[in-house]
Amino acid sequence: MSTKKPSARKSQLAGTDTLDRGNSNSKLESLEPFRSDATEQALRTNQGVKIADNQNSLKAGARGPSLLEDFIMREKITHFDHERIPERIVHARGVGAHGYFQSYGNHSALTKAGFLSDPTKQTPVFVRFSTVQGPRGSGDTVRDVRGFAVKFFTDEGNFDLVGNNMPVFFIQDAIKFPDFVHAVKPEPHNEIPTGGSAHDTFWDFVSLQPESAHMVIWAMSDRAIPKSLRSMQGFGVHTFRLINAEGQSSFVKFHWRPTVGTCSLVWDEAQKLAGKDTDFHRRDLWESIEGGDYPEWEFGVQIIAEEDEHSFDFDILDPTKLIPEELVPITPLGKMVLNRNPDNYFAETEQVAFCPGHIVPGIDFSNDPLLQGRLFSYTDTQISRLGGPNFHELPINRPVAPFHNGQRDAMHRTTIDKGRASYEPNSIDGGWPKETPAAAQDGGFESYNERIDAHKIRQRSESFSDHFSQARLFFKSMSKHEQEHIIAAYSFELGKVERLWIRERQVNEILANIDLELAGRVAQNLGLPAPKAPTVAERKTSLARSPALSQVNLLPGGIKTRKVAILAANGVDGAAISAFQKALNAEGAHAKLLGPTSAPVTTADGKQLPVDASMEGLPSVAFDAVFVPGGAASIKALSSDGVALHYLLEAYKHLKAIALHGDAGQLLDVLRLEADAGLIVGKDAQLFKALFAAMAEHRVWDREAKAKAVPA
Ligand code: HDD
Repeated sequence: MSTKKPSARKSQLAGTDTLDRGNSNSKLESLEPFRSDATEQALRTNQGVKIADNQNSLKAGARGPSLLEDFIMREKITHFDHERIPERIVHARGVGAHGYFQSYGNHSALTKAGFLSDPTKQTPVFVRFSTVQGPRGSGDTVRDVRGFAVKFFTDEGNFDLVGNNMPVFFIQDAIKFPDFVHAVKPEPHNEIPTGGSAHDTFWDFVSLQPESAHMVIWAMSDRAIPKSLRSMQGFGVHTFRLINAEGQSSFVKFHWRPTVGTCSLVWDEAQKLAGKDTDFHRRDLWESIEGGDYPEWEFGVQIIAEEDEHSFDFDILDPTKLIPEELVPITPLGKMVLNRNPDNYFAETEQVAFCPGHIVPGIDFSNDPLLQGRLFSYTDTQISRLGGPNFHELPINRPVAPFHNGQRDAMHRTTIDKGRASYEPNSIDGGWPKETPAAAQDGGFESYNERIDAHKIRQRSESFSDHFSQARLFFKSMSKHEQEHIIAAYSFELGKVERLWIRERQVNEILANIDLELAGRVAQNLGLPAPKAPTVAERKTSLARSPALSQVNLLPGGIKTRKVAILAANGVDGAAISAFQKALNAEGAHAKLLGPTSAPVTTADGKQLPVDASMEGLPSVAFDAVFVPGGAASIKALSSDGVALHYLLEAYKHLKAIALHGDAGQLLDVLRLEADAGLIVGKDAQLFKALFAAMAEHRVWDREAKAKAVPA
């Protein structure tokens, strides 16, 4: 281990140019004392004793019993026996990455938070994305909410923005969180289903808890099956406060918007991926960072002046409501770039501990009752998950800001505190460490001076009582295909619910109050009578549609970082492959060459081309589009290869762009498919251009109805 100071993390975590691109960030390791590099090091015990034999335990004779005195074996096995820690109670499956945040300018009129005031400064961040329901080993592509938790290592302390990829939540008050989680988790008697909400207890709870209606429709939408983690929007969900140096507060909603746009998988693809590549999302994130396609988000806020707190037709403290961007646009504040994969999953991604209560001067909470409860829950959970109250000392959680206080001892304390006085005030250690008045330069944290004059009471505010208007706004704001997907998702999930009365209650008492057409279509799919009227009177709201909610409006226009499969067999037109790869790379996208097996393919002019994988090894669900180069022999071989034909049918069914080059056009007849806006036959530059244009649309939505008949 190196002995240099941890402050090096500040510059190194953020830097893009000083890091090795490979798996060993050797420069980084030498600068951060907590990164251990075993290169050229002897194998030793935890006590530093060199080990001569790591193959055989100590025995009484070569065939005799093992001896208790074998401290080397006992230490090794004892440590192994305790390798697992409790997984997170929710958000157990996750993946993390390092990066930096950079402010676009000086936002000190809005907040005194230092990391938002200096555009030249890069603040290190660690981000962990997660699913909510499934255990640590569950699939990445299940229908679920995704966690989007960001730890900013600012000079003024750590700020954790612990959000999701959806802007609202299932419940309004934290006291309901254990109920909600128990309902959505696998059922207690058989621990089924893993990773999903299509079961009785979830729908029982949400159909009895109308405040969940808005979040549930988000969970039934395409947002719950994101294409990748790097294409997800992120939301702080709650209303927070930003406070400037004059003590002026503004309410804000935090937003992350990915520069690659926001898009989703299609349901059949998501289900297949859960089996074919359980790690689909984490692999994509890892490979993008390794390949230099650094995921990037714009950080922004919706700002609501203190005096406008009550000027909406919902309560801004209610976490089941979003503020439509059409009413309050997002003000961009900065960007976040993820540019480094962790060295060690456990030490970094598993041990990172987020808490919405970790804030810095210039940021403060609102009275959202869900947020208020969260402020307690996260630190509490880390105490059992990470084995005590010293989890802030773990390398991944340590602030870059120094921390000194009278807190002492406890399990796993690693700091060796010097001095005699672990109390304040003291006169023995010169009074140190001392308070910093809030008014001083770089002042101490001071809570917003909000006046509260109230009765102590257990009550839900009347202003939280409209549960359906924003669920309706969401449904109405979707494009036709997005609406169809929502109907299909409710139908699929409720179709798995065994108790008829739960299906009926969800349709009649929840969906009918969102939208009668939605309720009617789902009822039809479940064989239930269509509800004739809502049970709750519709409220008048200021907005009928919010285009910003539809993913159709969230595409960037290009195909940067997209992935294309090239299908080839012996006799393939090698020149077409090179020309395609060149054109694709110019767009910032990537291709992989796939053959019938992992063996190289021979081109029509006799060259050997190594392939990246076999078609079975990297199935169509792993790609955004498919390119089939010509070459008579190659096309003849692919035409009678069931795996290749299935590949194309499956890509077609998942509404992907497919380009058939030259001779490959014959495959249309073989597959009995008709060309369309994304199934294109042609040659060279013209074909590539058409393919890229179709890919930029993400899917060929017009094909969706027709593709239903395709058996893939
Ligand atoms: Fe939570 C983890 C997000 C409500 C209690 N939550 C957790 C994580 C995310 C969120 C992203 C994973 C962090 C990581 O990667 O380690 N949670 C949310 C959002 C919520 C929300 C956006 C509503 C707006 N959560 C919520 C409530 C409670 C909790 C109301 C409890 C009262 N959440 C937890 C937890 C977890 C957690 C049990 C499990 C592991 C952890 O905290 O560190 O304390």
